[in-house]
Amino acid sequence: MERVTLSQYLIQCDRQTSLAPEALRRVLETCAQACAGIAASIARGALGDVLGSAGSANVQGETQQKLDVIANDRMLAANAWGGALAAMASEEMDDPWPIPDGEPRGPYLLLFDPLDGSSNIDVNVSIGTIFSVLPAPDSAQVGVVNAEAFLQPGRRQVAAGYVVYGPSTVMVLTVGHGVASFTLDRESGTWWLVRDRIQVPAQTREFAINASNARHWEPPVKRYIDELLAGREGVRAQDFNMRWIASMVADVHRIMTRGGIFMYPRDRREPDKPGKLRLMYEANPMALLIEQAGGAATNGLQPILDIVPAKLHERVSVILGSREEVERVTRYHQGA
Ligand code: P6P
Repeated sequence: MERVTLSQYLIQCDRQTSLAPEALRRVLETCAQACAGIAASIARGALGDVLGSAGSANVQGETQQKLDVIANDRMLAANAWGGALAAMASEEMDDPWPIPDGEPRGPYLLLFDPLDGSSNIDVNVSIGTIFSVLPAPDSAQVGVVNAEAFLQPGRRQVAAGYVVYGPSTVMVLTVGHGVASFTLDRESGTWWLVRDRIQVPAQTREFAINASNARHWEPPVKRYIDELLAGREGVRAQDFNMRWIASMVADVHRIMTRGGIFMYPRDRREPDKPGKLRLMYEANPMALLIEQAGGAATNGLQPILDIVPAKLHERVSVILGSREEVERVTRYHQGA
């Protein structure tokens, strides 16, 4: 079978749907190239200066790992000059990063979590990069870019994707015309289409949640998980299996591959926080991918993609994956 490259896939997409115009293709191919570089840095491991703490903290107050900074710098450097973006925003930066003076601006905003799953770097467990593309308001293409330009609901994303740095390096991507996955040929640097029109099974027997937080969960989550744990002796009358990698990208990729439900709900540890995960550059891109693949993604009460953000680094509860399970959990939150 004649394999198709990422570039060919995007051009074919645009010919069929006009959803991947040249400027958007440039952003996505540039992100893919930057992620191939990040993959090479990760693969160096202890042989390169990429492990351990960077000795600094990010906007979330979390200690930055060296790879957090390396990945962030690679994404910025690769996307700074292409002329397709008005600005960028990242988990690792307090404020939006405007395209440098002298460089042409373009019609898109790029948001990313450059290195998701940092706690897994030093133990050689799969980690990832997550990215989201929004339309840039006209004002952002000429004047000063501020956070307000980014505060758009996830439904307005024109593209979203992630790269999982695992035994192989795989990118999963949507421009709004279904979901496709690409595997990186590390020798040539080429991303090859390996799956198209990915569908998440509507049913599953596999759930992902950090069960050490159980005593802090709100009642609907507790009820749902207890039913899964009761297995065939309980109301679900079937056994379930649990996975928790603590890299959202890896857990979501498993769900994208064979189904499942991923949950990081708000809990009583920090009741004033709506959740741990970030809306703009973690939950929104993953929610678009999951919905495009026939799954569902809510915060327990509404589709994540409908949430109107108030802050760039806003957090959110995340329940996503196989549609029938996500709908069940959401019903429990609504008192059903
Ligand atoms: P915990 C990684 O830090 C992350 O943001 C997600 O990738 C992951 O799903 C979650 O946090 C893990 O959180 O509390 O289990 O360490």
